[in-house]
Amino acid sequence: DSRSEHTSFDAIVVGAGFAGLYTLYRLRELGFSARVLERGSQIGGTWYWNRYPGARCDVESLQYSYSFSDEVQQEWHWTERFASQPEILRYIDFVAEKFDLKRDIELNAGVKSAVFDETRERWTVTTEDGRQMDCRYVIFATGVLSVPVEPSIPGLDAFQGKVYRTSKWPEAAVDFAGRRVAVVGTGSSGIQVVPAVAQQAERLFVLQRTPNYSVPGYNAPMDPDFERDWKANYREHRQQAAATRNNNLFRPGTAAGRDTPPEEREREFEERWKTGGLGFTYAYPDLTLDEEVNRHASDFVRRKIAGKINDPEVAARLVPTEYGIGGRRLCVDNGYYETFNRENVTLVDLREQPLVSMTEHGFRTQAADYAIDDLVLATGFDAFTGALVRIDIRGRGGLPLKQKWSDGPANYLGLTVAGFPNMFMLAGPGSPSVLSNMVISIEQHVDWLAACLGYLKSRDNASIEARPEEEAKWVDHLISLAQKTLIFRTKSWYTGANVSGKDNSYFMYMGGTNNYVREITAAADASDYGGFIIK
Ligand code: NA7
Repeated sequence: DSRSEHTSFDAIVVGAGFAGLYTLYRLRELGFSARVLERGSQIGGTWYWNRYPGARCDVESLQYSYSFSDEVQQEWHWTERFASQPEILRYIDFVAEKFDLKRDIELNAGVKSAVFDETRERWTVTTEDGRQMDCRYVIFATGVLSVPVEPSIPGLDAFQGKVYRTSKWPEAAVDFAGRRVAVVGTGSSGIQVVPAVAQQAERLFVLQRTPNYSVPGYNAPMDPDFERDWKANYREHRQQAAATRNNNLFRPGTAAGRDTPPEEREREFEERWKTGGLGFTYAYPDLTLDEEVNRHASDFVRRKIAGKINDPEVAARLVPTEYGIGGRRLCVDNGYYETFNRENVTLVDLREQPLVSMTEHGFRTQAADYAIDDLVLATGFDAFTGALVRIDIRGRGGLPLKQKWSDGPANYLGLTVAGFPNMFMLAGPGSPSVLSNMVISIEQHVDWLAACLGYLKSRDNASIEARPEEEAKWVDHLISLAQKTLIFRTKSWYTGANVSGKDNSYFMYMGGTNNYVREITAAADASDYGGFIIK
């Protein structure tokens, strides 16, 4: 950590995760003076906060890593097919050290506000502890899933036991040995933490409100031959990944599932199930569009899930029925379902026995009282906009971003907002965001940003602002892309449905990362930033 004596910079970056770090690297290349402000006591963003047991990335490690430096690609050794949270954090630290990034990063420096000064066309950024800094360009690298939702669980304050949040796990190791534990939430985080806690705890209750689809991860130690081949052909692999719709090599099927005989589809599903990972839903381009194909894929996974559970009643509760596969975030697990065959694990289905409240020493459902020592909340995030609207960001005329976004996160190219000059968001609303391999998406956003800042620099550090009419067109475009998808018709955090009053359809660009990059590149190069006012 290094507190700066200077308070005036060309650029201030908020957040020191994957996005903030690469931004700093590129800003230095441009010769910009820059400062990164990070609220955590360590760098790493998501991978710093979500350090619960079992936390792991479900994009393969050789792909979920920076591509901008071949040296880093070659030097770093991933020990597993899917990297664990501690290993990703070590990797992030390795990159930061290698490029000497830390000297421009301030830790424990949460940002409270960012206010645009129209006369000077500069931003004033104020930290939680009241320090003020000033910059020409402000860049929010604040994360898509960085603000936990406070779950509505009556009596949470009355509970005398310990409460842990997956998204804010203590630094010191937690020992559940001999303890009775309840986990609330069965999304990606819950599905990862449950098997880990089950191995330690004396008794584990898993409180499930909506069952999700999860495919096996088959995590394993890195195969040396696979790694060698990958490293020998890294460039080609990266190029192939960039040509896909999600910056991820899933061997996407090209033939329509609708035109494929059911027996053949069954074989393909079987094949993909054996491979494991998120590639399952990429078997057919219409798997999440065509009702019959989606039902077939959903039923296939339902049968697989049921087949793993010894007790048929428990199996029936774990099988998702509320929605079709791909409508919500598909989960990847390493032994989640098998956990329910353990003697010490009980599934509490909140659809059968709704949660009434926490009690002093446990929880009460409509059916029974349960005694526990510890509660683990894996209850999700205020995604996409949460981190941005929690900062008091004010653009032209003092307009708060939160107010501008009261009906939805209006944006242009998923990177900028009309009325907020010289402000950029990385992995922001309106970008492909979590529908992709985020590290590569982040690089694409930052590369676009760096080119844009280079252009502005060559024009005497000009100001840039999205044209309102272009922003409106982009929003319409986002909505029309979304309307074609199953995500649009399913309630989940993808549509803001997990936060009251937030329902919306255009948090993400759903046309694929390849098309997204083509569109943002054209908006810069082909039209010479025509969608912006530059002065
Ligand atoms: P998710 O996917 O939003 O999951 C949150 C879970 O918590 C989900 O099962 C919710 O049930 C459940 N939940 C939330 N509030 C409650 C209450 N009050 N009572 C019972 N159950 C509740 O968050 P994750 O952290 O798992 O995953 C988010 C992303 O982070 C993930 O995709 C990765 O990309 C990283 P519901 O489904 O709403 O019925």
